[in-house]
Amino acid sequence: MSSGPSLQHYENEKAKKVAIVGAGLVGALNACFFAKRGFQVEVYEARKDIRTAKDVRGRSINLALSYRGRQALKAVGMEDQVVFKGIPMNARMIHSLSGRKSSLPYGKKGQYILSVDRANLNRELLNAASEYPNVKLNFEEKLQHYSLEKGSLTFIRPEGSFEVSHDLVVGCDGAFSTVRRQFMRQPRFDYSHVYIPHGYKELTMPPRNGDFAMEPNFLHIWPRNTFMMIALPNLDKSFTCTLFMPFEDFEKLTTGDEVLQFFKKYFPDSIPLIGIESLKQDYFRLPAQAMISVKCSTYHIGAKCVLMGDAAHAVVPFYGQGMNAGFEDCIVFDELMDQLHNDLSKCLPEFTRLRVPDDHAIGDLAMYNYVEMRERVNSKWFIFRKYVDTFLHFCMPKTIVPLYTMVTFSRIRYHEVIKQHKWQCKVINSILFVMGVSATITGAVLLFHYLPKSPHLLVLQNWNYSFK
Ligand code: FAD
Ligand code: EGU
Repeated sequence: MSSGPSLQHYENEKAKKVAIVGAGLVGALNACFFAKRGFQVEVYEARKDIRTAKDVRGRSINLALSYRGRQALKAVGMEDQVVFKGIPMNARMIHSLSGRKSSLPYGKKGQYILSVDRANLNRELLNAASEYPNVKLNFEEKLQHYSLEKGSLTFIRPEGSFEVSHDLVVGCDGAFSTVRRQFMRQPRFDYSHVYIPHGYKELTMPPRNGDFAMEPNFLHIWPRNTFMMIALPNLDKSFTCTLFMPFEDFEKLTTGDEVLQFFKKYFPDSIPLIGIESLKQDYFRLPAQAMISVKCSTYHIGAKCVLMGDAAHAVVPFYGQGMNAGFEDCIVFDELMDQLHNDLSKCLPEFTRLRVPDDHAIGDLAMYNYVEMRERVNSKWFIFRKYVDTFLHFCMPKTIVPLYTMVTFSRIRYHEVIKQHKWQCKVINSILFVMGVSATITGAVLLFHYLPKSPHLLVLQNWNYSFK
């Protein structure tokens, strides 16, 4: 038994008790990692069990899963099962204003990302966690307060509140983490968060004649500078379209007809696919959702508490990496536990030391991409940039690797990805410079050889005129 539930230390009286706060994607995955190590795991989730709850209303319906996330799933034996229910996206499909579509592959044949259903992924992770006998899942129990001094967690549930204590608290309670509040009281703890001016709304594009309304194995993108829409495929042959736009523009559209006019102007090809009536209705079902970027200077307190996932580092979704980075947190921590023989007093500080620079790096990359997309990316620019990247990679496959490739298809540390990218930019600039210089020299030589013969007189004539 290597990948299934195995219990190395469970029988051990001294099995440490770990509380995982939040049973979202990262919390549920972490439950598997800690259970595999033989900890006595207790998971506390504020919401109802999504495996049995009727109305599942989460954030975004589907997500792009890439290499980092897959490696973490693999480590708990869940990769195949998740990949099986994912839809491969081998390329982007860029929709221009005129309705022209261009496909831009992510890489070679085997290089694709997967569109996965958030709720289903969460369910499967919870099922996997619940198969370990040393995991207990608790729902509708919301952390109200975490007292460092007492080492106690206070939860509220429908029947009232209660208090528990554990050896380790793992905060996986998302971007608005309650566990994180204790960090604010630590000396020298830096924290920042930023809301971007854009919000998002999700719209469903239903199947057409029983099949996908657009090509299924693509991430569809409608880049329109300040507005952008993207669509990811679902297993039921629908697409989930996400419209990103400044809040103030969302607020300008107050009637169904205004929405329709807006779509006619910017996303005309999507209207018949979404359907006029559902477009008019879907748009007003929910208010536009906000996006936040969160940074912390430390992810741990002593040997007692550690933050992972969005609780530690919410990022804007413009690299499709939030969940992937959160899953990578789990695997990095697990690798450290191996190297440091489960010694929490060493693992926690080491986790902060290793992971903070990388999570900050992906936060910056995502924010940078947000700024770039909103400032100058229309479909022509997007296509042009990807061609340049692909061309340079083709010329120097070892030296020049596109940024998104390192982010999406490798486990190169995010901060190394930035370093590497900066270095590549220097190389490209040097090459351009050398080419520019040689072109200038060549030009000058040619001028020197050929110009004096015929145009020489012309020049002289001009001079003659101008001196008159
Ligand atoms: P969450 O998913 O937020 O889970 C936190 C859990 O903690 C929730 O279940 C919550 O109920 C629970 N909780 C909160 N407070 C308490 C409390 N006090 N007590 C008990 N429980 C509590 N990432 C990708 O990798 N690829 C993508 O394509 C992608 N697309 C995205 C698109 C959008 C529009 C957005 C907004 C995000 C996207 N992300 C994507 C990011 C991804 O959604 C997050 O990074 C991921 O959900 C983080 O998981 P988490 O478990 O850390 O947090
Ligand atoms: C945003 C929202 C295309 C899911 C970044 C690419 C995203 C996703 C891109 C969302 C874009 C943007 C990349 C992937 C991915 C691209 C990427 C963005 C999935 C640079 C469900 N982004 N996303 N980059 O290259 O590396 O295709 O909500 F439009 S997957 Cl913004 Cl690879």
